Amino acid sequence: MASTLRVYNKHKTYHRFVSRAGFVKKLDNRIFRCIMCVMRSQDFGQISRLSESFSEDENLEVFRRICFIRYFELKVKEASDKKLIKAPIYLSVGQESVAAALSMVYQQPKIFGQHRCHDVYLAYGGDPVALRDELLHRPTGCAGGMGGSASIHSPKIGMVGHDGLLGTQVPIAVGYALGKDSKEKILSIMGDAALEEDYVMAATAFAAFKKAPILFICLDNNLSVLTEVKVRRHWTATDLAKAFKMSAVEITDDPWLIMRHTAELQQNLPALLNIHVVRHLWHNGTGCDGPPEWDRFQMVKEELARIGLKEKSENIEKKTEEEVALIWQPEFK
Ligand SMILES: Cc1ncc(C[n+]2csc(CCOP(=O)(O)OP(=O)(O)O)c2C)c(N)n1
Repeated sequence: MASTLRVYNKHKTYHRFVSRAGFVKKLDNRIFRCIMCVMRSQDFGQISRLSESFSEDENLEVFRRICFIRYFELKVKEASDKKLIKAPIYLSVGQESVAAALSMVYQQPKIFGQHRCHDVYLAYGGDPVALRDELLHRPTGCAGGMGGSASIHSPKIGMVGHDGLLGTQVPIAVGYALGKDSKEKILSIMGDAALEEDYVMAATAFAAFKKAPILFICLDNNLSVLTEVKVRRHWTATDLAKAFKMSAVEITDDPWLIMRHTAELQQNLPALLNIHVVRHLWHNGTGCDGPPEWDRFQMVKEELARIGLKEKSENIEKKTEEEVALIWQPEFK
């Protein structure tokens, strides 16, 4: 598969097209944009054999986090289908690798997530029992049972719950970063629709101007509920970052790629990472619109097998599935 990578940083902007045969060509902006419209793919920006540059422990740990999120979310789906959860739910099935990879490299940030953020909470060490209880509307939930799926809040892990208005976590994150007592680095996560909000743009520009220590992540599933990016705008996340003179990279959701770019970007904050992800289930709820564009979970398993970690990763998957099942077992009696 051919791949395209777009990079912007202070010193250079480049768009690189790499054909299957390894032919590399620099692209101009207009051509790149046309390719972008059709080249949303599982290989976008991919670096071959990148997993081999990480240790076995890192590879297995990122996989364990992916598994935990996947199996936890499948239990949430089951609980919702069985009407144990009565409020709307926003599931992270399909995009687990992003939160898992970020948490490996971008450690202990203050977190400003969006409405779809069970994955971030779990990857950053949030108590899964407290998340379960939150979704079941119990006072023992991480937000006292008052937040629900879209507003996962946890002072314990420094995660601020979302208020439900698309993208508002971004200006709040910027305000927090610029507060006079703040010394923390910050993670601000939004979707590709949130990125279009005027206050998100203004806040991002201000963060760039003030050099606020924020890593902005855009989880780009190409959809605002059901409307595709190509009918909403003709610019990309990296166009925006470039206008604000902020480092940015656009890639697919390969966990190794995310770890590699995050490690680099965090040296020069603020920065923006636009990551192509796939929504396996509905925007809200548990239905699905058809086969997903790609299944990163499966691809990660195949990559681990390729580098000789098949047996170890299968054991991790089995153990993690059992661990999650135990958490939910009392609810399904
Ligand atoms: C200001 C505002 N406008 C519209 C909505 C309705 N709304 C909720 S989620 C959503 C789409 C979100 O898409 P995206 O940000 O890409 O995240 P995703 O759900 O795809 O992960 C919309 C339009 C809202 N909550 N707030």
